[in-house]
Amino acid sequence: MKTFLTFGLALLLASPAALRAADSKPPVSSADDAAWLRARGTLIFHDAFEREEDGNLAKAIGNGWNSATADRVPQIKMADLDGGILKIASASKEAGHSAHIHHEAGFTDGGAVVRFKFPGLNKGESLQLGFVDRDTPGIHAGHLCYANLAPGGLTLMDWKTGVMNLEIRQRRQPYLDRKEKLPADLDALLKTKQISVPWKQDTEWHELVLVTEGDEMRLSLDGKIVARHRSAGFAHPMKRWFSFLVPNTVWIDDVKIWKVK
Ligand SMILES: [Ca+2]
Repeated sequence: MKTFLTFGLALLLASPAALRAADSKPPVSSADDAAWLRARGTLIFHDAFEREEDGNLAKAIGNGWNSATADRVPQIKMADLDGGILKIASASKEAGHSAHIHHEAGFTDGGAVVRFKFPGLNKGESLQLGFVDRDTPGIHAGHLCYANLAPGGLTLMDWKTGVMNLEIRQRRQPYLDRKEKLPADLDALLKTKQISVPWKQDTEWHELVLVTEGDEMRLSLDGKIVARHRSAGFAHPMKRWFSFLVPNTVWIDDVKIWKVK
């Protein structure tokens, strides 16, 4: 509180010129992470999907996108570029995995701005998106951290120091296999790694912003922060890939990736 008051007082006392000299970039409301990315970040990737896909395989989407699951089911089209929209329809059952579509990112602090909608073609449509680093050992498949948008709620998850940490995963898996309750200490630890908030899912277009800044991850929808959580894994120094994990259907109109640091 004292720090906050001192900081507030310093702001009140500082002249506008002094404030400009201290930071030549425009002030940013902490309530709008898209503005934070534009003001403090560099745009390192943009895709509006204004083209046709090239077949069904891993690189069919083009522009540097890759799919970790497409080649498992080469006869099925999981990514359709149609009218400037990436329409994802995962063959999760046939491929044995949700569609995993990813692109190079490469930042410590930064994030992605995504225009998306659930088309309402399937029950239980959901979208998981976040960051992966397969070059760091000790993390299953390099899964670092994700936001999940599902009918049951919005969830922010630190998987690096949570369920995808290899030691934790090894300890947890037998309980999952036996469908048993986790030991209390493990359950309590994993609960600190994520946060869930309710939301009302619909079939409209929305702008989503997912950022990490230090050990905090924040999710905004349509210009407002709707979930934020702090956990050690969010501070991972290299968000190497930006990834979508889609269990059935979702449409993506536009993706921007910004690097702040
Ligand atoms: Ca588009």
